[in-house]
Parts: sequence; C-alpha cells; structure tokens
Amino acid sequence: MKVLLLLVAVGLCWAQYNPNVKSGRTAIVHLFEWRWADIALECERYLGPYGFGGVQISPPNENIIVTNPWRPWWERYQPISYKLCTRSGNENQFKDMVTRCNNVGVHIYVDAVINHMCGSGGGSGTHSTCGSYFNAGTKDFSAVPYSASDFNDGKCKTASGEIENYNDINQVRDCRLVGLLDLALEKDYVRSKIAEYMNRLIDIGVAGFRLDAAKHMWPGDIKAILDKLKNLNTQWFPAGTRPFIYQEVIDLGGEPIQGSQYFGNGRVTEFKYGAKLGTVIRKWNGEKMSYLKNWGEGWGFMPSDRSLVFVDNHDNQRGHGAGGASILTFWDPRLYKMAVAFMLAHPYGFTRIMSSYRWTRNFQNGKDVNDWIGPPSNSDGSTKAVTINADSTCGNDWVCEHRWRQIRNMVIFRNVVNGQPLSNWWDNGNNQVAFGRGNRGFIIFNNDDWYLNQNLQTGLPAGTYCDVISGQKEGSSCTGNQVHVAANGIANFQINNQAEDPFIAIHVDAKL
Ligand code: QV4
Ligand code: CA
Repeated sequence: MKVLLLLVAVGLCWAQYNPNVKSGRTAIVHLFEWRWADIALECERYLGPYGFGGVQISPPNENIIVTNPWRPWWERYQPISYKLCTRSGNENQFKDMVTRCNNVGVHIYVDAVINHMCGSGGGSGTHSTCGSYFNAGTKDFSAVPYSASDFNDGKCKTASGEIENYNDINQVRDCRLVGLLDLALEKDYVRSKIAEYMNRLIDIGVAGFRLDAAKHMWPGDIKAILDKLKNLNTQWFPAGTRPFIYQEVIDLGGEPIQGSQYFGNGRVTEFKYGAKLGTVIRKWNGEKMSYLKNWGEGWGFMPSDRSLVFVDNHDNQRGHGAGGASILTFWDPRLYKMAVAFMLAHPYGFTRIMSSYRWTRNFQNGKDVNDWIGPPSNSDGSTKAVTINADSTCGNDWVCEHRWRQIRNMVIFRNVVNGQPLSNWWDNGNNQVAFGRGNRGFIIFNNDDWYLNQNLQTGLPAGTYCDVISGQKEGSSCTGNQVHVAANGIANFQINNQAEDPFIAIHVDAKL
C-alpha cells in the first residue's frame, strides 16, 4: 500500500511534464503532413522496432481549404471545426492509426490549434476539409458551434485588430495573430468546446498535446482548459496518467512573455536550443563546439525537465516563426546530422526529431517565396503516400530524416544511455569535442579543419564496439568502423575532417 501511494505521488508530480513514452524510449518524431494510414504503417514497420517513443502529428481537425496559393501546408493551422477530417485522413483512419501505433509502443501527440479559427479573410462557404459550412466574416463556425461572441475582437485594443507590438502582452494574447480569428478563451463555453475536442482524442488513445501558439493564450486560460481534461485511456496507459503537454512559446529573450510563465501547465518548446546549436555547428559569430561543455541550463535555457528540444521545426526550417538563418535542416545534411547527433547524445531536454518533405525553394532577396508549398500531392490536392525504397529511404519527395542511419542509430543511442549523466567531457579548445554517458555510451565530433587523432577515456567496459554512425552492429560484426576500448577504458579515435560524417558514436548495445 505504501509503495502504491509512493508510486501515485511520483506519478502526480511528474504529471503533465512526463512525455508518456513507453519505458526505455526517449524521443519523438514529427511526421509533418503525413497521412494517418502511412503513420500507422511506419509505427509498425519502423518506429516501434527502432525504439522511437512517439509521433507528433499534424493538426487532425477540420481546416479551411486554401487554393491561392494552392493547398499550402499552413492551411492546417486555420481550424473550421473539431471534426476529425483533413488531408491526412478521416476519423476512422485516425482511430486506426492511434490503435496500431499504441499497440507497438509508439504514442501519438496531437498538434492542438486552439487559440484561433481561420483567418478573417477566409470567406464563407464549405471550402473546408469536412465540407462544414462557415463564415469568417460573421465568425460563424456552426460545426462547433462558435459564433461572433466567442471571439476576442471586443477585447483587442489595437486599431487593426492585429497583434502589432510583441512588447504588449495584452495584444499578443487578445488580438489576431496574422489575421487569425482569436478565440475568447476566458469563456467557459469556449473552454468546454476545446476540452471536449481534446477529450475525444484522449478517449481514442493519444498520449499528449503540442499547444500551438501558446504565447497567444493566457497561461490561466490554458490551465482552465487542461483542468477539464481526462486521464489517458487505460487500454494503453496506467490509471491516473495525465496527458503530456508541451506549449509552443517562442522565447528567444527580449520579450515580456517568457516561456517560464507557462511551466505551471506543462513543458515549453526551447527555441534557443536550435538557434544556438545551429550557430555553433556553423561556426558563426566565433562560436566553437568546445563552448558546448556547459550546454543546457548553462546557456540560459529553461530547466531540462521543462523543455522540449529540437534542431528545427516545420516553421523555422522554411523561414516561418523564429530562429533565423542559423537553423540547420535537411538541406544542410552534413551539419544537420552532427547537430541532431549532438542533441540525441546530450542529456538535456526531451527530444523531438523533424521529418520533412522536399519542396522547390526559390530565394528572392534572401527569402524563400515558396515557403508555403504543401506536402507532396496529386493534382486533386490529395497527399501522396510515403513510399519506401529498397534501401529503406523514402520516395515521393518525403525526406524521412528519422530513417537516416546516423539519426535513427542516435535515437537508439539515447535509449541505451537513458538516465546516465554526462561524463568524460573532452575538447581541444576548438571544434573537436567528446563526451560519454556514464558507462553506456560515448560520442566524439571533429568539426575543425584538421585531422583528429586522440586517445580518450570513454568510461566504457573493455571491448570492440561498432561505430553506429558509419554503420552498426549486425550479428557478430560491424557494418562500419570499429572502436577498441582498452581495459582502462581508453580508446584511440581518428576522424578525418573531410569525412562525410566527421563523428563517431559507440554504445554498449553495439559491442561485439
Ligand atoms: C494574411 C496577412 C495578414 C492578414 C490576414 C487576413 O498576412 O496580415 O491579417 O491575411 O486574413 C497564413 C499566412 C498569412 C495570412 C494568414 C491568415 O501566412 O499571410 O495572413 O495565414 O490567412 C502558420 C504559418 C502562418 C500562417 C498560419 C495560418 O506559419 O504563416 O498564416 O499558419 O495558416 C509566431 C507565433 C507562433 C507561430 C509562428 C509562425 O508566436 O505561435 O509565428 N507558430 C505556430 C505554428 C505555425 C502557425 C501558427 C502558429 C498559427 O507553428 O505553423 O502559423 O496557428 O512566432
Ligand atoms: Ca489569443
């Protein structure tokens, strides 16, 4: 009984901050714009077997159909109702995905767009993904239903009705973000409709939520909504489990709204992480990898157990949102793999991997004017399937960074070293760095313009290890390079700075 009470108490403290991943899993992947049918297959054939903890999905609720430009990805951030039909699939397909992913230990995290409905210029009609009628001009969303009094226009004090100044917290919360009709979240009716939507998803079996545009909602309003949420479905989660909450607050410093103001509700996206890591790995502004020695809170980031971290996201990989030019993406694969590997090796934060689609970029005056292009699609606008090539990469212009060997193997590395402290840090004062995770794993990078040849204490048991970057362990041999750890824990590492992947990672599950 005492043990049970203790477990309950521990569970309650951790509560909404606990990612609710299956024990031993440590990272989730954002399958941006994927169809539910493809996600279900990916859980079974790839994510489950390789130890991914979960999937952040694109918003599952009905959205406006935008045809000028043609079916942009961002139409999904303009809700029309809480019915479950989008380009990713319908309600049955959604339920099938959640069930099949949960059954292989991969949990689903919903991108919840609850700050607003569609843009004020959205017109009226049934150009919505379930065909529900709406009128943006009169603010009539009859499929919820919401009407004019459910929106904030009376409360917003700017002349345009738009957010004009991010230094005024009232504007940021009560006015329209880029023209999006702003919901009156102080109304119990509105809170209840949102909670009803989220509870339906919880009943289906989702594990948590990304709260879109959390900066534009009052922390107290968010709390009132979260207080209405049920515990997770006991078919897959222990009784009493709270939904995992991570709030999208872009706080790069310098604004009155800070991520820390949202800690009471759950975790918060740490946008400084990708912006800084990109700057370091690109070696901009005199930054060096050796400065990463105190990476984490030492860099002014939020507490590790409150943060959700990522190298890039669906916004800043195409110039939306924040982070700027330093953000690394799949378009810079060599540096990107190093950044993702560093993130996955380092103990700070709960990690999210980005999985993207390719589009034709067109830079004009430094801005990609094709930043709106939606997922690979057929001429009728339907999203293309994710096909899998013989070499296990994806076709149809899906990038599938999560399937890149170096990234997938580092997800496994993170699981293997889970709970171990950072140890045996070494650096050359420049861009050659290495560190271990207790006696479970070790990683070393050469981002300098010269050869690395170094004997280092790994903290690992003696033996021959497979480098999981150039290959991995298969049966009783390595498909890539080997590392020999001597009886005293020391190993010799050599990395050519010209190598396609100038880093090496070893862990105890890849020991021969
Ligand atoms: C246009 C004009 C406006 C005008 C409006 C009138 O530009 O001046 O008022 O019409 O109706 C799109 C268009 C935008 C258009 C708007 C409304 O880009 O030009 O306004 O729709 O029709 C995504 C995109 C946005 C997109 C939005 C809705 O990034 O470009 O807007 O979806 O379709 C801040 C926030 C942060 C946010 C980030 C991008 O603090 O919360 O900007 N990030 C999240 C999501 C993001 C999403 C939203 C929030 C909104 O990650 O993907 O925006 O849900 O930093
Ligand atoms: Ca708002």
